[in-house]
Amino acid sequence: MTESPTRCGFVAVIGEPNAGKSTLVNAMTGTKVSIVTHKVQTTRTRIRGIAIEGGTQIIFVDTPGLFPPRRRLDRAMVAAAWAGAADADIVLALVEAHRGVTPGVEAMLDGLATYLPAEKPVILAINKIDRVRREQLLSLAAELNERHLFKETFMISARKGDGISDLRKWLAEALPEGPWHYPEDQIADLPLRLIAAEITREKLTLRLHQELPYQLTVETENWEERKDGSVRIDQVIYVARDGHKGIVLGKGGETVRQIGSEARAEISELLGRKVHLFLTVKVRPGWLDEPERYREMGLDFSDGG
Ligand SMILES: Nc1nc2c(ncn2[C@@H]2O[C@H](COP(=O)(O)OP(=O)(O)OP(=O)(O)O)[C@@H](O)[C@H]2O)c(=O)[nH]1
Ligand SMILES: [Mg+2]
Repeated sequence: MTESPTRCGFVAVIGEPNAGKSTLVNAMTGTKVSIVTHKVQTTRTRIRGIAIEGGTQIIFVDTPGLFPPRRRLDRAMVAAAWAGAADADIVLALVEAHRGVTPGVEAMLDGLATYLPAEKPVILAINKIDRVRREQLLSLAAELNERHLFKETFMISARKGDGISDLRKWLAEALPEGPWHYPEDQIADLPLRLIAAEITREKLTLRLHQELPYQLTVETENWEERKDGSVRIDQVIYVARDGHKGIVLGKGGETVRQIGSEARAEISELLGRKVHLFLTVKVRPGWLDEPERYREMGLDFSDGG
């Protein structure tokens, strides 16, 4: 440890669905702590990814995207995102370079003023700079800074890694002095059974079309360490309708078998051990209104009410 005092704090990453929040948190921690898909509303709850920069432990809080909520689950997700921002030492607002000031970005700017105390430090990161020309970036940065008093502006590509280390260094200096919250080698704060369920949900989201991924949830029901060093994991995929079950299973169970095999490979890599993954699909028309499902996801049921 160096002689200078240690620093530690929380950085909440907020932004529209698909802005690249989870990609950024993964890039910052150097590991996949949060699932990523090309679809909106992938992240459902707050996920902590931990990075170390010099003497600072930076705890990134990945949040669900900000969007106009319709269902109970949507409302609970958006509430979780703003709660993450309110609790953080620094809020990092992520905007997509090529999309500019969308109505969703406008809503986020309004939210910054409404939901956060005026003294909360908020920084702007314009992401996906690999998709636009430089002139476009500068005018977007200027426009956004006219609308909100950001402490600092960064231009990054979370996917390619551009600007990531400058951003991490800046955050490391800006966080308050204090002891580290987590052991040095910890990279995420999420139970393994939840991470394993998220990995399966990522594979489902990537493979299933349209609304279906939004109508299902995955839970790890059983986790059994075996004598030979392997792990047996049983997960349930809750779907809202009979028809959905058939789609998830696929012809002769082919779809769920593929998904299971992809998820198993990734969970096994994460754990560094052999994994036996068993998936069951259950029809549960009311799961979107069951408090227990929200608890399992780490969401507050009453936020959706
Ligand atoms: N071109 C480009 N694509 C990116 C970049 N960062 C993220 N993406 C892509 O954007 C998509 C969404 O990324 P996510 O990290 O899942 O976005 P998110 O903000 O967490 O989305 P939600 O959890 O749904 O709110 C994925 O296909 C990423 O690969 C980037 O810097 N450049
Ligand atoms: Mg996400």
